Amino acid sequence: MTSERPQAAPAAGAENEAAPSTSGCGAVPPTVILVIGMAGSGKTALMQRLNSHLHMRKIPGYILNLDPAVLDVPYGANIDIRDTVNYKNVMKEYNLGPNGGILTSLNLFATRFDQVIRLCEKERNPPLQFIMADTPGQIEIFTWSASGSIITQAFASSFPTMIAYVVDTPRCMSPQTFMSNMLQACSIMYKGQLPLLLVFNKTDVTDHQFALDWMKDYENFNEALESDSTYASTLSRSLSLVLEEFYCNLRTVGVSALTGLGMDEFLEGVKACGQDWHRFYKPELDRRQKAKADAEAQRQADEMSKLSLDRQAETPRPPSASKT
Ligand SMILES: Nc1nc2c(ncn2[C@@H]2O[C@H](COP(=O)(O)OP(=O)(O)OP(=O)(O)O)[C@@H](O)[C@H]2O)c(=O)[nH]1
Ligand SMILES: [Mg+2]
Repeated sequence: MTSERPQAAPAAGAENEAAPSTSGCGAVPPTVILVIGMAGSGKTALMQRLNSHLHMRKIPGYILNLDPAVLDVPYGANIDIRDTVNYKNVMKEYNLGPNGGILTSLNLFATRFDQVIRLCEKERNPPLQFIMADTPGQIEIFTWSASGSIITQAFASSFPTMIAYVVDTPRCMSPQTFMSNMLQACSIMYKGQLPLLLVFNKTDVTDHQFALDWMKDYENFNEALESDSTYASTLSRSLSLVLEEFYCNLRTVGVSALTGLGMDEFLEGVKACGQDWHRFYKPELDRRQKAKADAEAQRQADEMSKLSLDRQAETPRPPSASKT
């Protein structure tokens, strides 16, 4: 049984934006923030900062830790995967390496995710505004595994859900690293089919303006690549042109998990993504669910008609009147 840790009490009186209810947990459903990013980009530090920021602003939030391999969680997680699965035991029991251990732990946890959704949907006073989930640094384990899809879909079909893709800004000063990060963000957005907020973290070390300039103007990025004439830089130039469409629809924010810089802007970005979910993603989700339900209803109707044909064929005919 997936259990809930005692909730760090949020204070009353917080407001929530008006949006239609989808979860049955009160008038306005909370927005789910899936915090995803490369190893060491600052996901856990951001969760910690968000937690304290929400407390300071008296905004009720709910926190999940989905990283089974983390040693210390520096925030009070309401639900922690480590309470349900023991990563070290999983490695031993199934004779797995570290990544296999994380993947299998997530798979085991995903089988009980309906319980997590029920806990998130529980009515609270004041109602939750945000549900935040920290994910493992082995990014592909969450984004490309069946369990990652199950967890993402379970959230997305119950709540407005968005992805906060955390970028290590100082490391992105190299154009090649920047491009790798953008490609990763792009692939996660298409795989998750959810609104994505690009979160430039560690802006206390390096301001993210250079990255915004690169995204806004191809020539800027081209200049940064000028000194480099390798194959990788030529490819980066071409990719930058390809990604222009991705960039122009992308929401971005600069934050520092260390100093708390940009946290209000981050929450604004999350809310905007929540509205995008209602406007664009929910109708598509409803359409997919309806198509699935229609296909199932059609399958059942076909089965029933086949069954009744079989029965007709099997029913013995009444003896015909003998002609004498
Ligand atoms: N200067 C600075 N350092 C940061 C910031 N955010 C995180 N860090 C540091 O970056 C390192 C990694 O942070 P984590 O929060 O553990 O990163 P993570 O993405 O959760 O890492 P994994 O879970 O291992 O993938 C730590 O040393 C943090 O102190 C920030 O905003 N500014
Ligand atoms: Mg972490």
